Amino acid sequence: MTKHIIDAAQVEQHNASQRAALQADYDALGGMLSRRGVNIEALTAKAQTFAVAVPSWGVGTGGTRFARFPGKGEPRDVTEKLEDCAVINQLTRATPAVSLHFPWDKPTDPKALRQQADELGLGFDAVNSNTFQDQAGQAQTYKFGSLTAQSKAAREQAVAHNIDCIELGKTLGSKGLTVWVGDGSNFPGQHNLRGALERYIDSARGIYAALPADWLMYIEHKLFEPAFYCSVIADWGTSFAVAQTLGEKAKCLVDLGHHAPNTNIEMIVARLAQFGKLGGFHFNDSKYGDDDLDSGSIDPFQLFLVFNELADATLRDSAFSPAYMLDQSHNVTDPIESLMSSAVEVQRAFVQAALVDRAALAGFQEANDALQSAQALKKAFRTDVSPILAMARLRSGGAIDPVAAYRASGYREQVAVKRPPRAGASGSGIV
Ligand code: PSV
Ligand code: MN
Ligand code: MN
Repeated sequence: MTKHIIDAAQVEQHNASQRAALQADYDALGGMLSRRGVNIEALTAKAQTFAVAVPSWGVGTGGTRFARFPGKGEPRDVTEKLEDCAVINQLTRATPAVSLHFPWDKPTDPKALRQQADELGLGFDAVNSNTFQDQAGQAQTYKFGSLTAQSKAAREQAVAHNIDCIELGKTLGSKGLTVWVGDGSNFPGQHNLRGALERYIDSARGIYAALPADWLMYIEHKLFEPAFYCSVIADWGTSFAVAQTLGEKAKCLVDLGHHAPNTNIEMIVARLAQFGKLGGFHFNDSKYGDDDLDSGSIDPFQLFLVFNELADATLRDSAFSPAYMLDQSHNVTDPIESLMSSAVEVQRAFVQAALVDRAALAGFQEANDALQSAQALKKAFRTDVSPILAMARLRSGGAIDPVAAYRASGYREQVAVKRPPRAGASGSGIV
């Protein structure tokens, strides 16, 4: 039986106080949707199937390149991170898996970690490798790159680390490896642009060869940072070419924050899905760059448009199921609250996209009726599906209002006592 971190009676008490109001809102929305020919019960059941993985690194307070201000009761190790992730899933019922990052989360006893996750009702999503930082005692530096470094020894070390991640992931029950490298250059001429990508592909082949048959390798692109002139895997085109070159088990991972402002990300999603290379997402939001803000906090319409493409792709191929993960960094909020809010916002976009009247939309498109086509999308986007999301949570055993239930539980205050503040309030926290 799943061990609940927050007393189930407290969640029940919270739900009891909100149940009548929710039912009234749900009935009103159900009536409105039925006049549109939509069955609210089917949508609620669909919402209950939604899942997005939580990044282990998201439950700590992040930082900027200037400073990190530690939060109260931050998890000190991977076991405490799992406890926080379990709280997020207990209250939202939308985050049953955790995405680990090695070596940050390297467990001393992987089997024990898997058992802890089992007890908390959690599984492990893709594991992430880290060759964008040097670790203590490491033989080769990544200062001038990892998988693309000029130094053969550095490249080999980076490949070996990725293979270690696969081995650890196997013990944990993970089925994927996400590879993001910060490799690139800061000056024109610093790299031979083609040579760097050739070295990347050569290294990536070594990792790919170690993938178990039922694993996927997710290649994550990012326009810039830490490299400011060129990144080796800067865009979806490069990521796509690499994935094609490596083979069936290599797919592209789209982190929403890894594009230039105003990039049409939903079109990237449509393209990658069309050619069978859309592997998964890191959801977050941004205004300027890789801001790692909470999902849906800046441009919820873009998130909806991404899910509109995903809904279209699912209609064309029912087996289509990219991996959904959050990737955020929290500086001024409680990370648990932010991750719960983000999970709900991504789930909201998923449900709103299911509301699009696809037959009507196709008709407007065929008739070249641009205005009504846009309105068909807006109609779904403007529908406040909050009662559906709350009812889905309630029926799945979660909280009607996760943030309110979390605050009422006093969890943060309790862990603040158990987990004293970490030393050092400054220094670069950005990764
Ligand atoms: C890089 O900016 C990134 O988005 C990659 O997913 C990393 O693994 C992650 O952030 C965590 O720092
Ligand atoms: Mn990411
Ligand atoms: Mn990022």
